[in-house]
Amino acid sequence: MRYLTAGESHGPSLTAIIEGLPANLQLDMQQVNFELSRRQQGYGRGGRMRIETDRAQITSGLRFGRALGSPLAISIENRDFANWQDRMSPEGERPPELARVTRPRPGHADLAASLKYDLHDIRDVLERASARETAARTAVGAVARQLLGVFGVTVFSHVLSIGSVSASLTGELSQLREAAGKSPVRCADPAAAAEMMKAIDHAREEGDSLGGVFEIIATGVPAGLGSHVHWDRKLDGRLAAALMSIQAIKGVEVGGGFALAVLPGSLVHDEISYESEKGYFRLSNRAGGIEGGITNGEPLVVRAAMKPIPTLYKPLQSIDMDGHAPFTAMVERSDTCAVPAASVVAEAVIAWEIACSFREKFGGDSLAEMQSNYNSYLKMMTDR
Ligand code: EPS
Repeated sequence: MRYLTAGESHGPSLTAIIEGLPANLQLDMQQVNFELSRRQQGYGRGGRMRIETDRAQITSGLRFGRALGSPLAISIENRDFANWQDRMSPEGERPPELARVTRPRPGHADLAASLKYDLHDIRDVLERASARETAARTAVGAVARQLLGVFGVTVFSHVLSIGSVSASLTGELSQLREAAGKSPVRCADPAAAAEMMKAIDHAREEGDSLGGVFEIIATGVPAGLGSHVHWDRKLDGRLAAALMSIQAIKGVEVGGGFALAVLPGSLVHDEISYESEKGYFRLSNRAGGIEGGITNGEPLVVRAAMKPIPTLYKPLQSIDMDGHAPFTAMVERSDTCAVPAASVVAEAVIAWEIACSFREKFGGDSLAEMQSNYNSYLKMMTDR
């Protein structure tokens, strides 16, 4: 499977095209819209989210809710476009009085991409570099999730830290999922969540922004997705790339991640056990469900670190590209913290990668063919 997205933040709409879905997969658009609304929530977002109520519209590939096996085209309208038509119209002449954005913001794609693409209005860059694009990826992930749902795979996330406030967590995965779902910062530890919100309020007052760390967990993933045989087929590599491609993500861990580097091997590797009903299983899951680039049947656990959003009310020094004068820029509108939203996007990209590895392993042009391949594989595994 593959997908493309298109769309500028204040342009008419976002578009995604997915290719390679099995025919006859039933898609519930309410579920897609539910994921879009989850991405829009979270304590710390700015004014834009009051303008947008993201809704996915399917324009191809679906008939009466059933996938045709043809490309699925998804469109999400940018309601804010109504306020930006004069500056973002795809057609017509550029108004002569329209000012160019010439002051690149540190931490954004502004300067590097303006130079690289020979663009003289930074708006030509920032509109596409914006994290608005993640709405399209969330819709794509919501489709992937429905394919995974057929095979009993679930993907969820929770926030581990925002700024210097960290959660202390205990309990089952299902409790973690439920508690995170109820929290405005998507953190399963209510005491830490309250502190995180205070930290966000404080950062907002200071004109500053906050990053954080979140974890994505997938359950029901069968052993045998991904491969050890070649670098670009290793599932951990693909998951890491998918997470790193999300705007503002600066670090990724699989399983125990960086913490494993300080431990002796005897405390790191997950011992193998066997029971006739369960088959093979691990006595711990520090590997995060992947060994040798292949899923091992344990829950898949990955984490990502998001840097603080670089659009600051508190200005940072930069250079005007018109005349090279130094300046310190103020911005008009931004999010203070988008870590909870990014965790929802991360679920989407992880769901997509797992769904892709399912398609590679079990193939099939129709869902029934894919299911039959899946079932015969599971049967083969239980005989081992
Ligand atoms: C973003 C800046 C803000 C965010 C936006 C990402 O938008 P605006 O500049 O219109 O206020 O709200 O996020 C979204 C629109 C979204 O849907 O997540 C940026 O510069 O990346």
